[in-house]
Amino acid sequence: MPELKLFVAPNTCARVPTIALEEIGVPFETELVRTAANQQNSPKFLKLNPKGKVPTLLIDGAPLTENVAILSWLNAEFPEANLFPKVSGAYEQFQQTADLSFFSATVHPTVTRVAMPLKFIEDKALSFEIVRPVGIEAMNKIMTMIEGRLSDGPWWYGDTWSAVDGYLCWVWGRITGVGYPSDKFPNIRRHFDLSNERPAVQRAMAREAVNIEILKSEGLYIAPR
Ligand SMILES: N[C@@H](CCC(=O)N[C@@H](CS)C(=O)NCC(=O)O)C(=O)O
Repeated sequence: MPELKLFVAPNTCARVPTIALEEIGVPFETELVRTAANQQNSPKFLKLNPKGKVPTLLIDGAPLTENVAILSWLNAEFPEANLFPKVSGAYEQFQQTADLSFFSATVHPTVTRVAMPLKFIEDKALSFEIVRPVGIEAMNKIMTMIEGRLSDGPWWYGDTWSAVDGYLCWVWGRITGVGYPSDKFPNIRRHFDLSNERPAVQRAMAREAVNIEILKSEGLYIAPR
Protein backbone atom coordinates (compact mmCIF):
# COMPACT_ATOMS: atom_id res chain seq x y z
CA MET A 1 0.00 0.00 0.00
CA PRO A 2 1.63 3.30 -1.02
CA GLU A 3 1.95 6.08 1.53
CA LEU A 4 -0.29 8.94 0.36
CA LYS A 5 -0.21 12.60 1.31
CA LEU A 6 -2.46 15.11 -0.43
CA PHE A 7 -1.71 18.83 -0.34
CA VAL A 8 -5.01 20.68 -0.04
CA ALA A 9 -6.62 24.05 0.61
CA PRO A 10 -10.28 24.59 1.60
CA ASN A 11 -12.82 25.29 -1.15
CA THR A 12 -10.32 24.47 -3.91
CA CYS A 13 -10.34 21.71 -6.49
CA ALA A 14 -8.26 19.65 -4.04
CA ARG A 15 -11.69 18.61 -2.75
CA VAL A 16 -12.04 16.43 -5.87
CA PRO A 17 -9.23 13.94 -5.08
CA THR A 18 -10.05 14.20 -1.36
CA ILE A 19 -13.52 12.85 -2.16
CA ALA A 20 -12.01 10.16 -4.43
CA LEU A 21 -9.57 9.06 -1.71
CA GLU A 22 -12.40 8.93 0.83
CA GLU A 23 -14.48 6.87 -1.61
CA ILE A 24 -11.56 4.44 -2.02
CA GLY A 25 -11.22 4.21 1.75
CA VAL A 26 -7.43 4.03 1.70
CA PRO A 27 -5.47 5.70 4.54
CA PHE A 28 -4.14 9.12 3.53
CA GLU A 29 -2.91 12.28 5.14
CA THR A 30 -3.72 15.80 4.03
CA GLU A 31 -1.41 18.78 4.41
CA LEU A 32 -2.90 22.26 4.47
CA VAL A 33 -1.41 24.79 2.06
CA ARG A 34 -2.06 28.33 3.29
CA THR A 35 -2.85 30.06 -0.01
CA ALA A 36 -3.54 33.40 1.73
CA ALA A 37 0.08 33.27 2.91
CA ASN A 38 1.19 32.21 -0.61
CA GLN A 39 2.61 28.91 0.70
CA GLN A 40 1.86 27.36 -2.70
CA ASN A 41 4.69 29.49 -4.09
CA SER A 42 7.17 28.82 -1.28
CA PRO A 43 10.47 27.23 -2.39
CA LYS A 44 9.60 24.09 -0.39
CA PHE A 45 6.25 23.61 -2.13
CA LEU A 46 7.53 24.59 -5.58
CA LYS A 47 10.08 21.76 -5.29
CA LEU A 48 7.15 19.35 -5.17
CA ASN A 49 4.93 21.17 -7.66
CA PRO A 50 6.67 23.91 -9.70
CA LYS A 51 3.20 25.07 -10.85
CA GLY A 52 2.39 26.17 -7.28
CA LYS A 53 -1.03 24.49 -7.20
CA VAL A 54 -3.14 22.15 -5.13
CA PRO A 55 -3.94 19.33 -5.37
CA THR A 56 -0.55 17.69 -5.26
CA LEU A 57 -0.43 14.04 -4.26
CA LEU A 58 2.72 12.56 -2.76
CA ILE A 59 2.92 8.85 -3.53
CA ASP A 60 5.65 7.32 -1.35
CA GLY A 61 7.21 10.80 -1.45
CA ALA A 62 6.94 11.28 -5.24
CA PRO A 63 4.64 14.12 -6.34
CA LEU A 64 1.82 13.72 -8.85
CA THR A 65 -0.02 16.86 -9.97
CA GLU A 66 -3.17 17.68 -11.97
CA ASN A 67 -6.60 16.36 -11.10
CA VAL A 68 -6.82 14.41 -14.36
CA ALA A 69 -3.60 12.54 -13.58
CA ILE A 70 -4.29 12.07 -9.88
CA LEU A 71 -7.79 10.65 -10.43
CA SER A 72 -6.56 8.44 -13.28
CA TRP A 73 -3.70 7.15 -11.13
CA LEU A 74 -6.03 6.44 -8.21
CA ASN A 75 -8.32 4.51 -10.55
CA ALA A 76 -5.41 2.47 -11.91
CA GLU A 77 -3.96 1.80 -8.45
CA PHE A 78 -7.28 0.99 -6.73
CA PRO A 79 -9.44 -0.58 -9.48
CA GLU A 80 -11.67 -2.33 -6.95
CA ALA A 81 -12.90 1.09 -5.74
CA ASN A 82 -14.66 1.68 -9.09
CA LEU A 83 -13.84 5.37 -9.32
CA PHE A 84 -14.88 5.00 -12.98
CA PRO A 85 -17.06 2.46 -14.79
CA LYS A 86 -15.06 -0.47 -16.17
CA VAL A 87 -14.09 0.01 -19.82
CA SER A 88 -13.95 -2.50 -22.64
CA GLY A 89 -11.37 -0.80 -24.83
CA ALA A 90 -9.33 2.26 -25.67
CA TYR A 91 -12.27 4.27 -26.97
CA GLU A 92 -14.23 4.01 -23.69
CA GLN A 93 -11.02 4.59 -21.74
CA PHE A 94 -10.33 7.85 -23.52
CA GLN A 95 -13.97 8.96 -23.28
CA GLN A 96 -13.36 8.99 -19.53
CA THR A 97 -10.17 10.99 -20.06
CA ALA A 98 -12.23 13.40 -22.18
CA ASP A 99 -14.76 13.79 -19.35
CA LEU A 100 -12.03 14.55 -16.80
CA SER A 101 -10.28 16.89 -19.23
CA PHE A 102 -13.56 18.74 -19.83
CA PHE A 103 -13.86 19.42 -16.09
CA SER A 104 -10.21 20.34 -15.72
CA ALA A 105 -9.70 22.43 -18.85
CA THR A 106 -13.14 23.94 -19.57
CA VAL A 107 -15.30 23.86 -16.44
CA HIS A 108 -12.62 24.69 -13.86
CA PRO A 109 -11.35 27.87 -15.62
CA THR A 110 -14.97 29.01 -15.84
CA VAL A 111 -15.43 28.34 -12.12
CA THR A 112 -12.44 30.61 -11.50
CA ARG A 113 -14.07 33.44 -13.46
CA VAL A 114 -17.28 33.07 -11.45
CA ALA A 115 -15.78 32.41 -8.02
CA MET A 116 -12.46 34.27 -8.12
CA PRO A 117 -12.86 37.13 -10.61
CA LEU A 118 -10.10 39.05 -8.81
CA LYS A 119 -7.61 36.61 -10.34
CA PHE A 120 -8.21 38.34 -13.69
CA ILE A 121 -8.54 42.05 -12.86
CA GLU A 122 -7.02 43.57 -9.72
CA ASP A 123 -9.69 46.27 -9.52
CA LYS A 124 -12.28 44.68 -7.22
CA ALA A 125 -15.34 46.49 -8.52
CA LEU A 126 -14.42 45.86 -12.14
CA SER A 127 -13.67 42.20 -11.55
CA PHE A 128 -17.14 41.65 -10.06
CA GLU A 129 -18.85 43.80 -12.70
CA ILE A 130 -17.07 42.40 -15.75
CA VAL A 131 -15.31 39.08 -15.14
CA ARG A 132 -17.97 37.38 -13.02
CA PRO A 133 -20.85 38.05 -15.45
CA VAL A 134 -18.74 36.75 -18.35
CA GLY A 135 -18.03 33.64 -16.27
CA ILE A 136 -21.70 33.19 -15.41
CA GLU A 137 -22.65 33.42 -19.07
CA ALA A 138 -20.10 30.74 -20.02
CA MET A 139 -21.16 28.64 -17.02
CA ASN A 140 -24.82 28.74 -18.10
CA LYS A 141 -23.90 26.97 -21.32
CA ILE A 142 -21.86 24.35 -19.48
CA MET A 143 -24.55 23.74 -16.87
CA THR A 144 -27.29 23.47 -19.50
CA MET A 145 -25.30 20.65 -21.10
CA ILE A 146 -24.71 18.92 -17.77
CA GLU A 147 -28.36 19.34 -16.77
CA GLY A 148 -29.33 17.45 -19.96
CA ARG A 149 -26.81 14.71 -19.29
CA LEU A 150 -28.21 14.14 -15.79
CA SER A 151 -31.71 13.55 -17.15
CA ASP A 152 -30.65 9.94 -17.94
CA GLY A 153 -29.75 9.10 -14.34
CA PRO A 154 -28.60 10.69 -11.12
CA TRP A 155 -24.86 10.46 -11.89
CA TRP A 156 -22.57 11.45 -14.79
CA TYR A 157 -22.40 7.83 -15.98
CA GLY A 158 -26.05 7.03 -15.19
CA ASP A 159 -26.81 4.87 -12.17
CA THR A 160 -23.31 4.59 -10.73
CA TRP A 161 -21.29 7.26 -8.94
CA SER A 162 -17.85 8.06 -10.41
CA ALA A 163 -14.97 10.44 -9.67
CA VAL A 164 -16.44 12.77 -12.31
CA ASP A 165 -19.36 13.25 -9.93
CA GLY A 166 -16.91 14.33 -7.24
CA TYR A 167 -15.67 16.96 -9.71
CA LEU A 168 -19.20 18.19 -10.44
CA CYS A 169 -19.99 18.25 -6.71
CA TRP A 170 -17.03 20.58 -6.11
CA VAL A 171 -17.90 22.81 -9.09
CA TRP A 172 -21.55 23.21 -8.07
CA GLY A 173 -20.75 23.87 -4.41
CA ARG A 174 -18.11 26.40 -5.39
CA ILE A 175 -20.25 28.44 -7.80
CA THR A 176 -23.51 28.35 -5.85
CA GLY A 177 -21.45 29.31 -2.78
CA VAL A 178 -20.86 32.68 -4.44
CA GLY A 179 -24.45 33.10 -5.61
CA TYR A 180 -24.59 31.33 -8.99
CA PRO A 181 -28.36 30.97 -9.63
CA SER A 182 -29.34 27.33 -9.27
CA ASP A 183 -33.07 27.41 -10.04
CA LYS A 184 -32.81 26.41 -13.73
CA PHE A 185 -30.88 23.23 -12.98
CA PRO A 186 -32.99 20.82 -10.87
CA ASN A 187 -31.06 17.73 -12.02
CA ILE A 188 -27.76 19.26 -10.92
CA ARG A 189 -29.29 20.35 -7.61
CA ARG A 190 -30.47 16.78 -7.04
CA HIS A 191 -26.97 15.55 -7.97
CA PHE A 192 -25.49 17.90 -5.35
CA ASP A 193 -27.95 16.79 -2.67
CA LEU A 194 -27.27 13.12 -3.42
CA SER A 195 -23.52 13.77 -3.43
CA ASN A 196 -23.72 15.37 -0.01
CA GLU A 197 -25.49 12.30 1.34
CA ARG A 198 -22.45 10.17 0.52
CA PRO A 199 -20.36 9.37 3.62
CA ALA A 200 -17.15 9.90 1.59
CA VAL A 201 -18.20 13.44 0.66
CA GLN A 202 -19.12 14.12 4.29
CA ARG A 203 -15.70 12.89 5.45
CA ALA A 204 -13.97 15.06 2.83
CA MET A 205 -15.97 18.10 3.98
CA ALA A 206 -15.15 17.31 7.61
CA ARG A 207 -11.44 17.33 6.74
CA GLU A 208 -11.94 20.71 5.08
CA ALA A 209 -13.83 22.07 8.08
CA VAL A 210 -10.84 21.28 10.32
CA ASN A 211 -8.55 23.19 7.94
CA ILE A 212 -10.97 26.14 7.78
CA GLU A 213 -10.84 26.37 11.59
CA ILE A 214 -7.02 26.32 11.51
CA LEU A 215 -6.96 29.10 8.90
CA LYS A 216 -9.50 31.15 10.86
CA SER A 217 -7.41 30.84 14.03
CA GLU A 218 -4.42 32.12 12.06
CA GLY A 219 -6.37 34.95 10.40
CA LEU A 220 -5.72 33.33 7.01
CA TYR A 221 -9.20 32.21 5.97
CA ILE A 222 -10.69 33.89 2.93
CA ALA A 223 -14.40 33.04 2.80
CA PRO A 224 -15.99 32.60 -0.67
CA ARG A 225 -17.82 35.77 -1.71
N1 LIG B 1 -5.11 21.99 -13.63
C1 LIG B 1 -4.95 21.91 -12.21
C2 LIG B 1 -5.50 23.18 -11.59
C3 LIG B 1 -5.07 23.33 -10.16
C4 LIG B 1 -5.49 24.68 -9.59
O1 LIG B 1 -5.76 25.64 -10.34
N2 LIG B 1 -5.54 24.77 -8.27
C5 LIG B 1 -5.88 26.02 -7.63
C6 LIG B 1 -6.98 25.81 -6.60
S1 LIG B 1 -8.51 25.32 -7.34
C7 LIG B 1 -4.67 26.56 -6.90
O2 LIG B 1 -3.85 25.81 -6.42
N3 LIG B 1 -4.56 27.88 -6.81
C8 LIG B 1 -3.51 28.53 -6.12
C9 LIG B 1 -2.89 29.61 -6.95
O3 LIG B 1 -3.20 29.72 -8.15
O4 LIG B 1 -2.08 30.35 -6.40
C10 LIG B 1 -5.65 20.66 -11.66
O5 LIG B 1 -6.67 20.28 -12.21
O6 LIG B 1 -5.15 20.03 -10.70
